[in-house]
Amino acid sequence: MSEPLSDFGVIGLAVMGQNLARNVASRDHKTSVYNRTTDKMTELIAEHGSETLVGQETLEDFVHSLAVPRKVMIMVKAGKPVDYVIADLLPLLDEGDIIIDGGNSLFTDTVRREKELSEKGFYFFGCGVSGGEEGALHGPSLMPGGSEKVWNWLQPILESISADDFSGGKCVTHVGADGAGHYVKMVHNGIEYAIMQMIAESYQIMKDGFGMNAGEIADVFETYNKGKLASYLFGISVPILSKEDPEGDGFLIEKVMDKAGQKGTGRWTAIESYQRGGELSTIAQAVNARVSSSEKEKRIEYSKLYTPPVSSHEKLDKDRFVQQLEEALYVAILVSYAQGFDLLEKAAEEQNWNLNFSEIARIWQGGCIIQAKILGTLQDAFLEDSEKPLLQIESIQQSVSAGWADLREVNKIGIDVGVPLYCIGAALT
Ligand code: NBP
Repeated sequence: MSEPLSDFGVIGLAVMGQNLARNVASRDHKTSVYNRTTDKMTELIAEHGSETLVGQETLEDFVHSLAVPRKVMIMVKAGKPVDYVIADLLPLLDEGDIIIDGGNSLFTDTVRREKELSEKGFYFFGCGVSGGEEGALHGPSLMPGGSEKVWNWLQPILESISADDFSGGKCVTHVGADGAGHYVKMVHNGIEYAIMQMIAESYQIMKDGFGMNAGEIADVFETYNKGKLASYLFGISVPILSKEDPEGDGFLIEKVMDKAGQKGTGRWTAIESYQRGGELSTIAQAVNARVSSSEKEKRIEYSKLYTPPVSSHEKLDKDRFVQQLEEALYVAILVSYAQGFDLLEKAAEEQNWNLNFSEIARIWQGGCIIQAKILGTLQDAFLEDSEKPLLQIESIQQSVSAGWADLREVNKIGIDVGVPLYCIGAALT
């Protein structure tokens, strides 16, 4: 008797593809995997191969191992590699087969690919996947875009592998047509840039302004993580900051080179806001901060020419500041989300996508990097009024008004102690 065919296929077995394939296979969906460099496939199968996770050495064998309509997820480096893989796949597929691009593709590429493939009789889905390698393995947040008909076919598999939201639903929804899923993923990453920068600014102001060490700052973040700022990003900051240097004195974070890079999705989000004419200052400033941080040699030269102000932390009440900072961060993060959703609204209008903001806030509640308690508040706010921009919805307006004075105060202290607050400052502005 011949082997049963696979329900799903994954091409590209770096960290994301490997873990996503293992996730699908663990939900009782037989999954075939293929990688350009065969070693990665054989290593994966040697370690995790099973009745439901099977490797194929050639693309032909991979395609023939799949049940029709074939569902093939591409998890390779975004850009040209996706086009190369599609070009190799098409002669082997049949009309009606489905290609899903799960990488961080630029949405304009997804729109182009969807059009080109549908003209040839194939289906193409652009699916944002968030959660890094852990999320891919245990339950990511998925942001799929493509035709409604294909969504109905993909829904059971995508729901089975995605994370849970706050109410036990699944962190996946049909985001919209063609590039909508990748667009929402791009904005998600832009918001992630802004929140990470705000966390970095909070660290710096507590360190430079109040003389706190990384362990004390970790304790503050731990407290924040039990309140309204509870989130994956504050959560992971605690062990990162409290890790002591195994090879010397003090905390490891203080020995890490202060030079950040970027992979592009934050930059794309900022560029999108300029092109569509919508303000996105918190995200754009997060990109600026990374650029500035990467120019370390220049910063060192400037620091020799300009004397920083004298820190005045001794005159300030640390405990009070820590409370003010929590309120300030809450407002600043709300503003960043509001700017992200404003951009989504503009894009939806111009691209003719019917985006459901409450649903988007819901599918970001689990699995993804920006998962946070605040997303429950945003889901409720959009349910309260789906027509208004976030900052005009009454419940959000009340929260912003309540923390606004603290946001001003934190910015004033930042100026006084000489800590640049790119994002926390942009939120106030
Ligand atoms: P990478 O982005 O590092 O890509 C490596 C994979 O692409 C390998 O399987 C490699 O095959 C394959 N590949 C390349 Br490069 N060029 C190819 C070509 N011309 N033909 C066929 N395959 C080719 O992998 P990743 O970090 O797992 O990410 C995959 C996607 O998911 C990316 O779009 C990424 O932006 C996105 N993403 C990543 C994360 C994360 O945390 N890493 C999170 C969310 C989304 P080889 O082994 O033969 O070189």
